[in-house]
Amino acid sequence: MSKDKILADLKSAVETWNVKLAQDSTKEALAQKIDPKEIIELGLGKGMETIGERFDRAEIYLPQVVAASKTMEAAIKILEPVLTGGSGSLRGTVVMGTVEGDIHEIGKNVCCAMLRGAGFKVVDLGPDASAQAFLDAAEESSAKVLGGSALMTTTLESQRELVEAVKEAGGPYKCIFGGAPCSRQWCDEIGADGYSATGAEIIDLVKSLAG
Ligand code: B12
Repeated sequence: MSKDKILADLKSAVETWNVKLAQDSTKEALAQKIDPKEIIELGLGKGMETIGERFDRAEIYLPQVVAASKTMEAAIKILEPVLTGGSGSLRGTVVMGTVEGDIHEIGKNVCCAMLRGAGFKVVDLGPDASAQAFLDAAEESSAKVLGGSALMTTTLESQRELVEAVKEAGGPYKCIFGGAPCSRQWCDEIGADGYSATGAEIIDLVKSLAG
């Protein structure tokens, strides 16, 4: 099967919340040695983009979005062992979480998998993580970088709170942020240390800060 056809199937699997097609196509992509980054960014992620657009246009509703995200998660589960086959904690530790008040975690999970694949140890706080939870985990794991994901305009404020909590605690930590409504401009405004638009770019960003 051609690479384009596999990527198209991955996209369509998420768009039609077809878990079996997502799993089969992910396995096929791995068998064909397609880079897991491409599987996520050019296949599954493209399907999730369509889902977001259709949700925006009220063509589909929350249950379909949930079904699509479950489909994407099922495929990422298959990719995780491949992505995390790297060199463990050689490069240092990153604490990742979705910020307080926000339960979206697919993008954050993609970032965690990418970082693990690049050899970082990742402490994943899951969704709805408070600034205090980030600080506690950072202290416990001697992490240098804290990564907070926000998918809603309302929860961007929690990113600012995390920057402020880190400053107040006087810790040696660097804060990086991402998520659809987040931007470089926003990160500059709140005094964050870094921004990346995708899970692929997060690796170089963290390398530059944790190195
Ligand atoms: C899937 C989804 C859900 C799923 C989430 C499932 C899950 N387990 O995560 C469910 C159905 C649960 C959900 C719920 C809700 N959702 Co929703 N959801 C989405 C949707 C369609 C896609 C998000 C997604 O997963 N994208 C795919 C991933 C791969 O992309 P990503 O998250 O952007 O991540 C990439 C980059 O941003 C970056 N990145 C991400 N995090 C980080 C972190 C760091 C540190 C870095 C460097 C980079 C980085 O790398 C990632 C990989 O490349 C978006 C629409 C959209 N266009 O974004 C709406 C959307 C985010 N949801 C929205 C809303 C309103 C809600 C609800 C409030 C709905 C409701 N009425 O209940 C609730 C949230 C409740 C809460 N308290 O959080 C709105 C937010 C509006 C706004 N601007 O504030 C959106 C934009 C839809 C819309 N247009 O209305 N949602």
